[in-house]
Amino acid sequence: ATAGQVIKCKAAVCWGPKQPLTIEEIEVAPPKRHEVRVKIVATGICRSDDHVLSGALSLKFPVILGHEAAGVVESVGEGVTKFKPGDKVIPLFVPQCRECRCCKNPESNLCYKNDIGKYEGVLLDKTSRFTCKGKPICNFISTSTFTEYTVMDEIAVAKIHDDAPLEKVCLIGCGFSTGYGSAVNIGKVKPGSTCAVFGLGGVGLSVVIGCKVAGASRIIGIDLNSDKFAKAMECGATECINPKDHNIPIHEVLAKMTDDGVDYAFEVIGNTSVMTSALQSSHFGCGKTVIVGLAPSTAVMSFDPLLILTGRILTGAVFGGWKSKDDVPKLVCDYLDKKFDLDPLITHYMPFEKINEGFELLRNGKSIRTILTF
Ligand code: COD
Ligand code: ZN
Repeated sequence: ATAGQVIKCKAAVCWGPKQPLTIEEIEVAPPKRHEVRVKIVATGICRSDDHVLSGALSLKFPVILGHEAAGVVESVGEGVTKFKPGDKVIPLFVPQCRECRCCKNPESNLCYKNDIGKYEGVLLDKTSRFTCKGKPICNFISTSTFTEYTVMDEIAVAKIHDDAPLEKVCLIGCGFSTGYGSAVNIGKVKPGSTCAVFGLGGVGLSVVIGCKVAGASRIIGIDLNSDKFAKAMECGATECINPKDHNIPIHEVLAKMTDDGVDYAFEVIGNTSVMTSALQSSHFGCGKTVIVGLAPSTAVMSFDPLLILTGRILTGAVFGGWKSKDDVPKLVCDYLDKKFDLDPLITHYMPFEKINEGFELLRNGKSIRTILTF
C-alpha cells in the first residue's frame, strides 16, 4: 500500500555534534533504481554512532545515524530482482558491489563503494531519500537505521533467513561480526593457541567469542575496568588481567604468563599505545597482532621495526574482513545453528524513542549493547 509513495515516519535526527538527537517526523522517498526501502525492526547503538555525537568523527549534518540493524523490505526500486517486500534483511555499512578491485579480490572486503572515511552522506546516486521540515537529511555510511524506514542501495543490503530473530541478529550488522571476524578471518586463530584481547567492550567480547569458536586454549582478556571481566569469562575468556594491578608493562606481564608471548593479540580499543603493547605481547617468529579499534584520525602508532623484522605480523580489517553481502546471511545461519550466542552482548532493550538514554548507558560504560526496537 505504501509502495511508490513518500512515507512519513519517525526518525532520530542528529542536527550537529554535542546535542541530543531529536525524534522528528521525516519523509522517506520511494526507492529509486537499484535501491530498497526497508522498515527497520531493531537497531543497536554502536560506539561509531557516538563518535559522531561526540564530535570525534566529523561529517555532514543534519544526518540520520545508526548502522547496526535488521528489518523487513517494504518496497523495491526499478531493476531490483533479489529482494521482495517482506524479506528480512540486514543493512551493510560496508557494501559489496562485486565489481571493484577489492570485491574481486577474495582476500579483501573493503568495497570501493563504501562511504566510510569519505562521509559524503548520500546514496550512490549522490542524493539521500530523507527530508525533514523541508530540508534534506544526510545518510550515514550507506545505511541510516535510527528511523522507522530507510532507503539503501541494493549492494548495501543482505537478505537473511526468514527464521532470524531481528532483535538479536541486528548485532551481526556491525559489532559482533567486526570482533568475531577479526578472530576467525583476520587472525585465523588456530586450535590450541593462546590469544590476548585488549579491550572488553562489545567488540572485544565478540573477538573473545571468535577465539573460543576457533578453538583457542587460552584467551586472556585485558581491560582497565575489572567490572568487564565476569562477562568476558562468560564469553570464553580463560583469564583476565587489569594493567592497573601490575607495576610492569602489560606486555611483560603477558610474556611471563605465556612463555614469551601470545600467538594472537587483538587491539579492540582504538588506542595507538595499546596497539604497540599488543604487538610487543605477541611471540617473535610467529605472533600475529590484529588491530580492530579505530584510533583518532591524527594518532600515530610507533614501534621498534625489529618487532616486525623478527617475524611478528601486524594486520587489521574493517567489519572483521567479512565480504558483507556474501557472509552476513551465512553468519545469520551460523547463529540459528547455535554456533555462537549473541545474548551475552545484549544488556538492554529500549523503545526507539529512548535513544538518548541508550547513548548515555554506552558513555557511562553501563551497557555492552543496547538494542532499540520500533
Ligand atoms: N587498556 C585496557 N583497556 C582499555 C584501555 C586501555 N588503555 N582503554 C579503554 N579500555 C577498555 C574500556 O574499559 C572498555 O571496556 C573497552 O576498552 C572498550 O570498549 P567500548 O565499549 O568502548 O568499545 P566497543 O567494544 O563497543 O568498540 C570498540 C572499538 C574500538 C572496536 C570501536 O569503537 C571502533 O573503533 N570501531 C572501529 C572499527 C570499525 O569497524 N568501524 C566501522 C563501523 S563501527
Ligand atoms: Zn558499528
